[in-house]
Amino acid sequence: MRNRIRSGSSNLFHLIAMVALFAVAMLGGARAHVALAEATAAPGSRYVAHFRVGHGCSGSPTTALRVEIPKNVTAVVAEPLPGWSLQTEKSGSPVTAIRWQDERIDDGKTNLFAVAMRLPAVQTELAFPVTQTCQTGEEHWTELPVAGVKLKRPAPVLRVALVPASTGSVTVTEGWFRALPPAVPSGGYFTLRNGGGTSVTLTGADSPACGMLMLHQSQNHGGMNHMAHVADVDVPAGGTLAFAPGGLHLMCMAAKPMLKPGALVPVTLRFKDRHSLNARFEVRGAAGK
Ligand SMILES: [Cu+2]
Repeated sequence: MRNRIRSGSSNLFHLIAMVALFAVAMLGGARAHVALAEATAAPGSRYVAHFRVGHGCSGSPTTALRVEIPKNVTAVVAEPLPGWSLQTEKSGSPVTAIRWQDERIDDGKTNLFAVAMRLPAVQTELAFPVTQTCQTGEEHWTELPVAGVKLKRPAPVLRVALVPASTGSVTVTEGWFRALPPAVPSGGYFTLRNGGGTSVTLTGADSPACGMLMLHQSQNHGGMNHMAHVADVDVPAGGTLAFAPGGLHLMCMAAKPMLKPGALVPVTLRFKDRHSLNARFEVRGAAGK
């Protein structure tokens, strides 16, 4: 049975959507896949799935999106989007799928489709198979994860797991880069504070201002300075870690022109629990000012 829901607006949803759009803008780079904006959430929590559509079907605009809802989520509410009509498909009372249609997104434009839900109280992975209908053609993002296999059309997957929310408990402050001539890698420095009750592990970083951004550690052996690549860095619960000249730092290789003194550039820090954190780093001159 299909229930038609009238389009309307909700300030909360709009706020969430705007925050999510901002996050998407920070991450940059449109991806072909339909993916979840936040792919990890805590068991038993209220979660808003944002399905990010950044491309049509081989260039053709997207005209409908149908998302299948996993069996073990409850209290499913889809966000009405201006211009789109919304259908919920049900089997008895549980919602089995949500469909947005009657509008279009041009290829290359990003849009987010949101569905709020209550997650199961157990650690698990939930797949949301998506059918993307375009003016011409259709894409089926329905392949389920298989260990060690790179899928062509993966379904968006949410990991329901007990992990600290890095956006909530981990903060980045005083982020800055020392801009050096283009041939020389530029150091990035910041302070990472873990206010959560579990240790977190920083595994990498990236920035549109850098061709590559690496985790480095400066070491001094008998007066000789050298740097070593660091695979990951733990920040204990309640701990603070300073990335500073002469110690741990980010190394911005192949800096882009946007890395110039006075600029503010986005940096995404990635953590082992698959969370990431978007920060802005100030770009300073060679003297660090
Ligand atoms: Cu370095």
